[in-house]
Amino acid sequence: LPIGVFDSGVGGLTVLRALHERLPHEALLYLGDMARLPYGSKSPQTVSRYALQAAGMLVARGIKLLVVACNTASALALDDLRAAFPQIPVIGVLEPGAAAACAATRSGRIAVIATEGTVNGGAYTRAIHAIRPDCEVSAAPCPLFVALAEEGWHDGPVLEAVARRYLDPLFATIPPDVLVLGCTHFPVLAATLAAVVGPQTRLVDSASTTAEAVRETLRETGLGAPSSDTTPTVHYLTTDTPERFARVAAGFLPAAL
Ligand code: DGN
Repeated sequence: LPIGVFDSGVGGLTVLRALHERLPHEALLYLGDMARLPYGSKSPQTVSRYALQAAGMLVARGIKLLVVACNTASALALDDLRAAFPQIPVIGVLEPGAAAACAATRSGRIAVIATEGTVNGGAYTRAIHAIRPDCEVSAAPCPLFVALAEEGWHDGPVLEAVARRYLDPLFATIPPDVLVLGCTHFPVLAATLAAVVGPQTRLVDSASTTAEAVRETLRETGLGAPSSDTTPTVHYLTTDTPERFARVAAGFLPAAL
């Protein structure tokens, strides 16, 4: 059976790519809930309902493990998903993102950028403090980044201007040494964001640490695919038109996927 992966749109493809790189023998089934994007500005109840329905579509097709490749859904719906699908492991991206930030910081000052839903609930601050209570965490919602990422505006003056407007306040006093890209759409904007924040701040995201968490869970549960599976499939589902999904997804994935 494949590993199921879902996001509100194409952002989760940054996680899918890390999964494919680290677990090349695993079949993957991706769902982009494009009909209902963005999750980031919806209420916790709505995000939870959408996440349960999206995950339900993957579970109905048969998956052995679920990756919630959306920070908003990981922040607001992980417990509901685990309760609804007790038969499979459910892994979110938020704790792996927090772990990556804690491993990267030297000064203990961490800034998080994410959607409104993720920032408002304080989930990243809690997850970071669970690992490193001494860290100072600041967080800012950056909803326009999701639209720019989906639109394919991954660099250029518009993204730069938006980035300065969102990021300058986080860097106004003592700058953090780590910036967490706490939304799975943001890694495609990383080059421009890195240029805006400067070389003294490291950018981290949850893609590779989530893939590691999945690898560890597969090992512990014995659910991993045999390494003789050399051409595993990657399949895509979307709740809106496949044409739009394919067009937007092209900006997030290497041609081989
Ligand atoms: N990619 C999602 C996340 O990581 O939070 C959010 C995108 C959205 O729905 N706004």
